[in-house]
Amino acid sequence: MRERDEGRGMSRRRMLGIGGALGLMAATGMSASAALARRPPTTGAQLRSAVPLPPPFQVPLPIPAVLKPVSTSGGTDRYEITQREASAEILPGVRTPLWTYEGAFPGPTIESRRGRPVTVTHRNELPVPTVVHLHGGRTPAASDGYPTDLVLPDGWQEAAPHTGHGSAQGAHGMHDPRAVVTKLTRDYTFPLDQRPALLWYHDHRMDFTAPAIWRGLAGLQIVRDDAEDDLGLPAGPRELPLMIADRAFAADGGLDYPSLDPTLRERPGVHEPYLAGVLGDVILVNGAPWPVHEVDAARYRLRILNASNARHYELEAVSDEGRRLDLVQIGADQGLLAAPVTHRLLPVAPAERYDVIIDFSGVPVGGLVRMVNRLGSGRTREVMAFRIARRASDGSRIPLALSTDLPAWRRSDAVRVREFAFRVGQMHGGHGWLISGLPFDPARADVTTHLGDVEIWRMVADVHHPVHLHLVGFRVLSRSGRPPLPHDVGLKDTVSLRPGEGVEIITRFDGYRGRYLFHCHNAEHEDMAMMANLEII
Ligand SMILES: [Cu+2]
Repeated sequence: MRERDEGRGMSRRRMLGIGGALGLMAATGMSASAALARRPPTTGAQLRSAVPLPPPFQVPLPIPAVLKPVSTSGGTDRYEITQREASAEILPGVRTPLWTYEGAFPGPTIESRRGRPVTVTHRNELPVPTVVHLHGGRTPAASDGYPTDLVLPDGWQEAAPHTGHGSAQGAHGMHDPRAVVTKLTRDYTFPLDQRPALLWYHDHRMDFTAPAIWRGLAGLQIVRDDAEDDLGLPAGPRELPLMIADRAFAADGGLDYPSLDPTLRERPGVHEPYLAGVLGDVILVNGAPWPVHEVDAARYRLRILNASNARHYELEAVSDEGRRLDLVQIGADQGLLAAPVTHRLLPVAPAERYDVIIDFSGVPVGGLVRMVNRLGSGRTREVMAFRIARRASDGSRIPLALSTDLPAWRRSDAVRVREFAFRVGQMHGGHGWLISGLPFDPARADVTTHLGDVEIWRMVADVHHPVHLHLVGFRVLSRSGRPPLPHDVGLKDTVSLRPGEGVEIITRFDGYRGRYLFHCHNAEHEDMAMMANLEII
């Protein structure tokens, strides 16, 4: 670990950067209840774009293309994705270089069916190693995208040993004998034996996940089944995937990001003011700035993903008459709820997904419904808008019973209770983002559990930490001793720990044995060591 920390170079100045971001909570030992009372709207620092930004609601909402399989024979859908550099016109009149899946940001959407295996051959033509993780996937460990299971680009030269940046070792000489490194390509196999849900695939490379996602390495995968198709929910053009992500733009039109090493080859990390998280001043939906979408005066199914590195949202839909439209939640990270839950305000933490129905039928033709982020300010308060274009018939419905297969684990089912603290802390002489006082180490067994065991996890946080478990879905049992919030309903794989809060979750570790992860999905925290191993034996 020492090499890692020296490479990370956590200096006194950077430590103060974290302290500032925390409002000096860690330094002053502020109590959890005091932190909760003074809860900041978000955790991180915002970049300012150096190019003129377009007015909102001018750019049409793009819908990511659905990827065509190269083969569907033998009961498996096979896909090929090339990871490569490309440029796109994100801001009107501005070319922005990106790192992409198949030349597009977001990457192409993979449409899949429950229980029908998908194999994706990823080919890495980017200048650095990559790793693909299917977030929310119930995936065998070999295809889960462990951060050291690198796909090396052609001609990747391992740096000289004294710098400690061996490719198979992750950064900082962190030797991982269990890493499975491949050259140029890798086949990822997803059995998709899981509830229908909106999943997303993104880069998960050791120490460099945050800048890789920021540059464009994120795409959607949707799992469906017949039962869900039969519910009569809004479908076809009335089902909209919405990948929300903030970015900032440099003077040359490129994405701005405060990397210590902009080549992303050797030194990980970000400059001091951004240690708590990188926020952009441009809100993109499906890769377009503050887009607008023409809709019928009818119900729509919005499949919302917060793909931002660190930004939290509290979404509300407001008509130009000032009326707030209901957001009727039908699904969570891991698929359909048992019954719909109506929200006026919907908090969405990084990596969370919310499946909601919105009904535009009461809005006059020509009217505008804005999706607003109550946690934003100025330009970041706007997200996107819907323009009601026409009256239309609507045969869709929202059944009162959506699903009957949600796990109903009881506290008494749990064979053990574990406790974790997600906090800033000492990391061998500097400060990092730690889980129970420890920085990530691939070689350390943090959690070892048996396949089939039910466990309760109690997690506490200093600032915002959206915690994600690989492989399994879980249910939220409580928040700081109180019942869960209305949007904690259903089966989740990411839960938002808010400043000073303690959250209890319950899950059953089933599916596959092997080495998995849990981590904070503030991508900057993740890159600064807030990950741990989850070994299922
Ligand atoms: Cu975090």
